[in-house]
Amino acid sequence: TKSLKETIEEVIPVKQAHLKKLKTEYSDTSIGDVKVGNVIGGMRGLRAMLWDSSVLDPEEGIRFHGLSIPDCKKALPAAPGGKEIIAESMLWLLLTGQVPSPEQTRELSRELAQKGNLPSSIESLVDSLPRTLHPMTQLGIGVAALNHDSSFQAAYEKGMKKSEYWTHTLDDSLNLVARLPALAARIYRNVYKPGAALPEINPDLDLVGNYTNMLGYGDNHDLTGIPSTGGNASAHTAHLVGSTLADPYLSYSAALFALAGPLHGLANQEVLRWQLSMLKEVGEEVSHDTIKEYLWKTLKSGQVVPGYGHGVLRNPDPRFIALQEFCESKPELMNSPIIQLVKKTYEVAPGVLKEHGKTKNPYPNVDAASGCVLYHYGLTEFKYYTVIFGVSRALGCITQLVWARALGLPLERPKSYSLEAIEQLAKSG
Ligand code: NMX
Ligand code: MLT
Repeated sequence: TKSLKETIEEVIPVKQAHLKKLKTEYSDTSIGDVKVGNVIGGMRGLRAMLWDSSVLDPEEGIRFHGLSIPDCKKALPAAPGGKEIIAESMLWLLLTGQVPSPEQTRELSRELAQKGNLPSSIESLVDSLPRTLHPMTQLGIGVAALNHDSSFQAAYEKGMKKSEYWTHTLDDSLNLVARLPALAARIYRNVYKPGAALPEINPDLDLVGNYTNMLGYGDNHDLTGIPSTGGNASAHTAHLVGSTLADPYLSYSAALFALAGPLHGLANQEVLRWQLSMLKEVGEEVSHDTIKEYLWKTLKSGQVVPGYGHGVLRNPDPRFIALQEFCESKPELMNSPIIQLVKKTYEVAPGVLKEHGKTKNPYPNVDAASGCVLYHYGLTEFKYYTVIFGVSRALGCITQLVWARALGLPLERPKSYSLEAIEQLAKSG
């Protein structure tokens, strides 16, 4: 059976030829207009980014190399003893466009476990951070500092050829993914369980199994996430920073700081805070009308309803639906008051948001449910939730970094204009 690197090596010439064809045949062909609304509207709708591993359709949601989330669940090897997709098989699919065999997936798990220990200098750095520093800030600092051992940076200093960029990017990226569980678990231990013993990486466990085990939840694949697509703020940040040839550690650290914003990944922490205060105020036996009132109170106070709305999607996020189905498959989850409240909120919130009339998408995104599942499993420290999101999101971001270097993509540099210049441009048509 072929290794991950051998598989990527085979796919690269095909993709390079495709890019060359696009360059020579279509470089001057327009694939959309740039409207003033795009420029002043956060670049929404602009077709301006090459991201090969996944595409987000406004109605249908995300597809990874053509596979929807339900397709992935059918096609990709599952975690040992469970039904959930094993992270390594998703990583393989994202990097190669191919579905790995169970043996290839296991081999990748072994490789990641082998590479998973943190250098002692990083352990000391993370241990020196104040417990009160937000866990996401700690994660970003730790990931950036891992570039101490960057293979890309060392090779660049020695003068590597452009054709070798991708191999070093792959080495760094796999090291980063491998070390994220130990780093994120150490932050959890330091902030919430100081002094507690931290389990060693177990070479027989897969990436998520090791992460949940180090967090103190045993080998539990119910606490996993689903990676993302290209244009969102964190993935875009990784792509932009990577285009300067900053190594994968620096690029992903920057992405984590984008994920730490409340309109983005921090929303899963905010959802839980919001749902818990709703639960406190309205109690468990709550009617739809009472939830409606609570939603209006949030909106009238000028706040957004966390976990609802999306920059691209115009339907319920399939990742939210997948989490709902997951909850429905577990009776103990369906008995949880917080999960019941998430479900009831979903029955009411789209109607209220439509009536409110501002958001283009009144439906839930992935964050509307992810934190509540973690809460039910006893992981109640909600400032930590975005860290879990950040660990799973790495799969999507580092994949594109490898491909950007394999395809030789250039430095990103959009043209900016002042208000006056935009008006002039608009007037002159
Ligand atoms: N509650 C109240 N108002 C909203 C909401 C919401 N959930 N979503 C959008 N709006 C408002 C938005 O603030 C904007 O108002 P204004 O014109 O006063 O600036 C208006 O509706 C139009 O926004 P949209 O074009 O629908 O949304 P946009 O693409 O700008 O933003 C989000 C997308 C996700 C940032 C936005 O829907 C939001 O703030 N949602 C709540 C936070 C959240 O759940 N974020 C997590 C996203 C998922 N993730 O992991 O990144
Ligand atoms: C994400 O996964 O990052 C969110 O769904 C936001 C987005 O895609 O814009």
